[in-house]
Amino acid sequence: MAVEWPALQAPENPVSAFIALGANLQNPAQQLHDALIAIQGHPDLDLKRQSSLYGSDPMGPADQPAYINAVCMVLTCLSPLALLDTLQAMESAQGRVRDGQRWGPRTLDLDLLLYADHLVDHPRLCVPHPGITQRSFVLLPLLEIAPEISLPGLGLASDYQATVPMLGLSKMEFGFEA
Ligand code: ROI
Repeated sequence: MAVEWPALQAPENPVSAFIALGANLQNPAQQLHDALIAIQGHPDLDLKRQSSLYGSDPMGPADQPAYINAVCMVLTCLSPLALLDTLQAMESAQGRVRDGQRWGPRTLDLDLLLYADHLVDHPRLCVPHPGITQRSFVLLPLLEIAPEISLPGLGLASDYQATVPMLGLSKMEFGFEA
């Protein structure tokens, strides 16, 4: 059974957290590369897995550049909200400006998808991230690094693969070296 986890409570032992990365401005592949370096170098995050890069058409307004997406897994002892603050600080450090435009282009988006097998329900944070089952650019990279994963309250992630809109998703062959 999935249990609700207080958003401000730090776990005693490291938990796994899955993070979605997305960018469509200012060399998106480089933005994702830099974000993964920042995650790797952060003292409270232990980067364990990272997916390939994926190209995708924009979900939302079509008059914006194509996106590059990926998913990674870390181990952490940060609380969900402390982790969210950490990810938002990384977005800001890479020039993200929150101008209030919904679904507009961005230099870097880091979304907390999953926090162990817990549910988090807080005004700033909902886990599992509601986009997991609806966004191919999140679901497929997640399944690449965690094919058997269960989504708390939603069942197996792989069960959503057949119905998720593909949005022109394509796995990129050249990873982070390109
Ligand atoms: N569309 C794609 N393809 N990838 C994203 O990461 C992404 N992020 C967003 C919106 C604007 C919803 N569209 C996206 O925030």
